[in-house]
Amino acid sequence: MPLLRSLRRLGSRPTHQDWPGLIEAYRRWLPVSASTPVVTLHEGATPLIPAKAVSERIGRGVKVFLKYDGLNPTGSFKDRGMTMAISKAKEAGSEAVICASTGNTSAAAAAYARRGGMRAFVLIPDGYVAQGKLAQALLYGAEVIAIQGNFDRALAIVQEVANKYPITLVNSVNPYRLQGQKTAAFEVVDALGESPDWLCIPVGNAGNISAYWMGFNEYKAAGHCRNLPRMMGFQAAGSAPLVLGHTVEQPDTIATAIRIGNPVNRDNALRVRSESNGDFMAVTDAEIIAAYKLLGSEEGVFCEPASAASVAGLLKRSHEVPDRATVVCVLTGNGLKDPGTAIEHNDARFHTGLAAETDSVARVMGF
Ligand code: AN7
Repeated sequence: MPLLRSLRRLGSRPTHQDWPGLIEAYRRWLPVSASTPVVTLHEGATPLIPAKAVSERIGRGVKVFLKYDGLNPTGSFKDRGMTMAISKAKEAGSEAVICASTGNTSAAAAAYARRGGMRAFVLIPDGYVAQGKLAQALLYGAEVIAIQGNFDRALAIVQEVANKYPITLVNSVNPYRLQGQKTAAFEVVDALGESPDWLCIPVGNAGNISAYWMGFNEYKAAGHCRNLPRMMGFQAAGSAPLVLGHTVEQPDTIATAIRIGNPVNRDNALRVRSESNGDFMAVTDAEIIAAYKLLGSEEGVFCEPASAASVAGLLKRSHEVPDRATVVCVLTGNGLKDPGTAIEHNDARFHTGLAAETDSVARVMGF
């Protein structure tokens, strides 16, 4: 019997499973009540993809998986935190939210705030936000304010604005953000049946690494897993305050998402490192781009440069991974966010300006 007909007969829907969004899915783990107005784009439930090429590069039976959070509704892990932050802002009667952003937070804040009927103000470092992210913030209807300064300066300004005026701050200093983001750790354990041995993650403001650690610990306390991962945080070499142990005044990296010199969750991050026996390490832009291209061309996974820092870091530290260990690399954002970097950095053969003729096409194909 043809597949479609047999599925119809069974009454199932082959292409889409109902996923209510992470607040409904993990409600009992989150600070929401029956009266919380849930603002959701059905975020979460992102795939954990086996990374065959990366695993083979390491060898020794090490199994690497990619937590592809670039498949969230606005294309990054920020949606996990934003569904919570915006729902709680709405519950509190807030009419406007504000954030500083290297791009992804602004896209998520804009989408969820507008969906919740609120105004969204976003401060971005002028000229240092990838094109896709800026396009999103504008299209979703945020009020975008580009400042002549970096992310750290923008964050200081929005914190002052939120202190002085009636507007809700939705950067990761907002505790609901981390509550939502911890659900990614739940999904990893739900998929693997246990915590991975290592969790490799890019680090900017260190909100996500803190959220994952909270999630793994809550699941362990509830008996959903027996172990906890070593938390391995990777920063871009030009923006590595947690590796250096001091603020970086002029952070610089091709991975603009993590171009952050003064992480607000610094204390949390240091606690995660010691509690998990983890580590922070810097990866160079060249290492980031090499991992970015490897993920695209050998795994078929397009992430943004900042996300590739997790895989670049794993490859750099791979000699320390125990035999047969399970490693999860978090891919925080979608590659489509930053088309400019992909077009500039790839090993493709791109034949342009060809005559529109079969012969000339066949010739460049090598026939
Ligand atoms: C793709 O959007 O800070 O360590 O303003 O976009 O939790 O800060 C983005 C951060 C990693 C770092 N990967 O996460 C912002 C912003 C991507 C990101 C990070 C970001 P945190």
